[in-house]
Amino acid sequence: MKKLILYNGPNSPFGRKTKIAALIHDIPIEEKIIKVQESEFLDTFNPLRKIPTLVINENQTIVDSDNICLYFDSISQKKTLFDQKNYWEIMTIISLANGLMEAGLERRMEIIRPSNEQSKSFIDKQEIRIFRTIKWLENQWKRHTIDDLSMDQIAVACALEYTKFRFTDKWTKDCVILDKWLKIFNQKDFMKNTIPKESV
Ligand SMILES: N[C@@H](CCC(=O)N[C@@H](CS)C(=O)NCC(=O)O)C(=O)O
Repeated sequence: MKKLILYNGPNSPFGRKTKIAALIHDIPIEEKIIKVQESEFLDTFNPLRKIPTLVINENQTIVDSDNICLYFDSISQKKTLFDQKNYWEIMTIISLANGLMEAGLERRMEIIRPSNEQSKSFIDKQEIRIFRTIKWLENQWKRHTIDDLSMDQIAVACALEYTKFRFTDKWTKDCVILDKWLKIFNQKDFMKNTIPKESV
């Protein structure tokens, strides 16, 4: 059995995705919650110094949440979360969910800067991107009708929850399909067991 250490943050939506993938695949990981800005040690594993970062047997690193999820999928005996039949659709929706997370994160990083250093146009751009992406997902959301669990559903759920946590839930008013789907999806144990502590 390989020793898998997942360096993660307390609220990272990218990290949440990887934790959920590990839970669904029943892969034991040791999660280490770190303060990424202060974690110089991480640079030897991941020079970008970002979480999540997975370290295997203390000598191999997997960087980026999508690669970590794909790795768990590759070593699992359980059903894949990246079904070949819908592979490119799944990957595209995951990328949109990642973009949603990034926009939320960038917006947050900007609004916590001293007010004289903030760029209103940058914040506006991220907010417009967030609303536009959620509306796009709403308009073509088909995954909610599919019983099979896939990685894009998990990524979208993590991105929408992070949007609510760090920004707003205003979008739920005109994105009723996504809102209804998310409420049901949130009942799953892997969602309940990975709620970021600060958001409770
Ligand atoms: N593409 C990366 C993004 C990861 C990412 O942006 N992580 C953030 C936290 S949610 C981070 O580590 N930020 C640290 C920093 O920018 O200093 C992934 O999917 O894992």
